[in-house]
Amino acid sequence: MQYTYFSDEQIKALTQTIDQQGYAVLPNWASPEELEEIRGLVRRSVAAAGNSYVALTGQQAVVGSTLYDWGRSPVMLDLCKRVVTQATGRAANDDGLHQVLRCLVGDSGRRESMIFHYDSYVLTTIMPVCLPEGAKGDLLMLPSKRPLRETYAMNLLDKLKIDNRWSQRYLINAYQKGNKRFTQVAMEPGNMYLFWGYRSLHTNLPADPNGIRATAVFHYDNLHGASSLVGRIRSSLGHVRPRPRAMV
Ligand SMILES: O=C(O)CCC(=O)C(=O)O
Ligand SMILES: [Fe+2]
Repeated sequence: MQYTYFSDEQIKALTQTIDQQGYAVLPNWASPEELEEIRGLVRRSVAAAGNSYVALTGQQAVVGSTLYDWGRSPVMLDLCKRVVTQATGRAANDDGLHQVLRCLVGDSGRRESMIFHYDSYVLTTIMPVCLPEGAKGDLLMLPSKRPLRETYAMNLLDKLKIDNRWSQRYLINAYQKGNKRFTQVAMEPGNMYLFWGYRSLHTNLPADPNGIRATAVFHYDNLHGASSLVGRIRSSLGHVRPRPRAMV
């Protein structure tokens, strides 16, 4: 990671940029060597999965990789925490980062694309590791579409409104007709992109199935993590509807 602790001015500027533009970028987050190392992990994981979609979830799944270090890095945690506090005016849930290395390839990768969702976490950061030659699977979002909800039940209602065929179709049509409210981000490998994952309705466009589209995703501040409803609903719904990820 080619960054160290951020100044208060930098944190303010980043937060403002996310608010105004929908996202902010930290260029060259990874060094070329780090990027190459993570690409090796991606290639091995995709091969082990029989050349199909695979997601390495959690710290333990990336032990020994630079991604493991980032997931516990004080610089990264400090960044996320201060950006969240700057935006919300309250302390973040200090649970650490929830990380996923998402590798899209082939038809199974396409099936994981164009699924609009809200994350459960206030802040989402994404660093593309590698992108295919053809369609890159740009990040697509309706930034800050909803506020931070007071209760888990309200959050669940938002999600139920989106997680159905009709709404997904409607959003895809709106995008395809050129609706101006969408923000499309052509990401570059090695840069880190920050946005309000909880508030923004988002997904990635389909990527060229002949190549690998891998993104290192870090979520921070699980807003309703402590809600007792969460556990109950997760256990009753979770296994029935595994997608979109990070849904409940
Ligand atoms: O891979 C991406 O670009 C988006 C991933 C995402 O939205 C998520 O993991 O919650
Ligand atoms: Fe997401």
